[in-house]
Amino acid sequence: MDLRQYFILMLCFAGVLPKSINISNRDESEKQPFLEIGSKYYLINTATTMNWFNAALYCRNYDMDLAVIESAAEMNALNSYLTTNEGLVSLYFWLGVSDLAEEGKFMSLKDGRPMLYAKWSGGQPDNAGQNEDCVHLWPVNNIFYMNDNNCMSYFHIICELRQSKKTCDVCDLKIFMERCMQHTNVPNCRN
Ligand SMILES: [Ca+2]
Ligand SMILES: [Ca+2]
Repeated sequence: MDLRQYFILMLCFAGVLPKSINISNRDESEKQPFLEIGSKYYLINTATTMNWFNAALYCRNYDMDLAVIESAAEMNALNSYLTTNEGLVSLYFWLGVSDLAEEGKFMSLKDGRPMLYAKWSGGQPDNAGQNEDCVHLWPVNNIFYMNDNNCMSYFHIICELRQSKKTCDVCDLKIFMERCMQHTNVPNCRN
């Protein structure tokens, strides 16, 4: 048995393996009901409403980002979910896009780049009252579109899981488990 095998064996016997699964510091978020919708994982909060700034902080608290819809495929998948699950189709949801920095230039909060995709509601964005800088989803005839609204309005929240970090975590865990599973005589690893 080489040093690496010995180390893995000791981890298994010491019961460290379950802790290693949570090494992403996402203990709290992992208890949340992530939803796999299309190509992303979302957290849809319908229990509370808050302004756009607090919505962004809410998502960060779970190591997530306020959702940014980046393609028609993502929009369609999310729209399909929101319109086919009871109680969601009448709600407004904040997205992680605003033109706070420069009027009319809508930027993604999660990466600081211009929004890649938009599905504006008719006549939007209109910056009504010269005071609408934050983007949200709202339903029009049971189809969700985007609208700019006052950032201090209270809406529900859609957070999305950070994809690169998720992939990394999965890879790290997969490699660890594969190595652990090579030791067929270690019950803690086999179960
Ligand atoms: Ca604006
Ligand atoms: Ca508007």
